[in-house]
Amino acid sequence: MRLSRYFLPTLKEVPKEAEIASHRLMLRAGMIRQESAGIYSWLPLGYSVLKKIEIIVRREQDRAGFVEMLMPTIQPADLWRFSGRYDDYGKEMLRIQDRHQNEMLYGPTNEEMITNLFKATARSYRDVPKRLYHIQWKFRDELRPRFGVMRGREFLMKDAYSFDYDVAGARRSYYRQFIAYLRIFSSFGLKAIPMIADTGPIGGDLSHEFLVLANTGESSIFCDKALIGQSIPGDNIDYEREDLEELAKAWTGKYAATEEKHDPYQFESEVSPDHRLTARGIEVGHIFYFGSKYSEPMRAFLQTREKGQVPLQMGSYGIGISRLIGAIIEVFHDESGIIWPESVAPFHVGIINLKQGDTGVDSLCERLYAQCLSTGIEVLYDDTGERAGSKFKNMDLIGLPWQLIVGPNGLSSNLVEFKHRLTGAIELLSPESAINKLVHGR
Ligand code: 5CA
Repeated sequence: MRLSRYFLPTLKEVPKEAEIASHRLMLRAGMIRQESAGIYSWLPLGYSVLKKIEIIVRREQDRAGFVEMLMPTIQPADLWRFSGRYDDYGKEMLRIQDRHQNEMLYGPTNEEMITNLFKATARSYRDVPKRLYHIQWKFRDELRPRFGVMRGREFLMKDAYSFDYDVAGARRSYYRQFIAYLRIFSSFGLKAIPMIADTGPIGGDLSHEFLVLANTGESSIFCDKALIGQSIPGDNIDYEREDLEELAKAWTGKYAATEEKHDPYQFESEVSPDHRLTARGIEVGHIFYFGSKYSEPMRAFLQTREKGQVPLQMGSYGIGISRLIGAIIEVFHDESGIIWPESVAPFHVGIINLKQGDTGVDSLCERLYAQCLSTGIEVLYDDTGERAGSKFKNMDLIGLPWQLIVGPNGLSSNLVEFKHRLTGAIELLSPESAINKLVHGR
């Protein structure tokens, strides 16, 4: 992509309304624009990160045995009356009327819809287990939308749902997601710690929140420090055969709780003083096992020979896809801007042309740009007429992992600067070896 054709409205001023680094940086780097409180347009740079995150989440959901689908954002109110949650949900729910005076709502979550959808097909134990997910926009009319995409009103969520015959099956589905979540967050370079959590309006009695440590996080957390260094299940994980609940004990066996579930007495008796961690965290995911909370009132039953009709055993599993971007930036930034982990970087390399209009520099930049495109390296080429200083600042701000800096000085000796955004280290390389480094392990 050529910067001259891209849409990257970066800001030089620090936006006053933004209180935390990720919000400031997302606005300054031209990733999002607020349209009204807690509602954002995703500009090309932000949207591209959002899509990268989706790809990783999808890959790991598929691998864990969940199947993708898509449900609508607008739901009929009657579905929620059926489960009994219509009144409970209160002012957070955006209620709408269509032209026929039908009561509708913008979905804050999809338990009702999927239960209703699934029960139409489920008859016997042979129809389960089934595990489904979708990635869809949600709306919650939060009392205090703040911190940009961290607590939005409209936000993108991956929500998954499992249907099982009995409690043992439902627990297996639950721990599939438990392990998948560990893998997903670590793909972004994040250490997300699963913690015993409150179930709030979703309900149920087994639940974990996944929290990323960050001083700006909204949740207080208490845990054993050993959880931070725990190694994550690798690509060879076998979701069908391994005992995932057993595997999860490396996490569930150590103390970790959010404020609502924290028990100071247990914390002090189970965790030695030098291992006690009290910190703040960002909730990036939340998983629930709630048994028959929805299937019972919504009459989603299976016919069995021994017990007659039994309600489906269910769980639901959410990840805040848009919030994740905020969490990643909170963890990966410095005073100059964002530092993207390679897995979600909007482009892998930025080419900076230090003397636009100079025939030699222009033609080398064009050659590098063409080579990136032909070797599949995602590239943003700053071909604008801006001053060098402002090009450097902008490129650091948007945080691409690598920069290729091309100017008249290096040109005479056939050298370009190859800069690593994370460390700031600069190597002088021939254009060929720079491309080579980008293609084969950097
Ligand atoms: N139905 C369940 C699981 S599918 C559910 O809705 N869970 S939740 O309420 O915990 O939301 C799931 C995830 O969405 C949260 O862990 C959080 O990462 C994200 N999330 C929730 N509210 C917001 C919000 N206002 N802004 C951005 N992300 C949010």
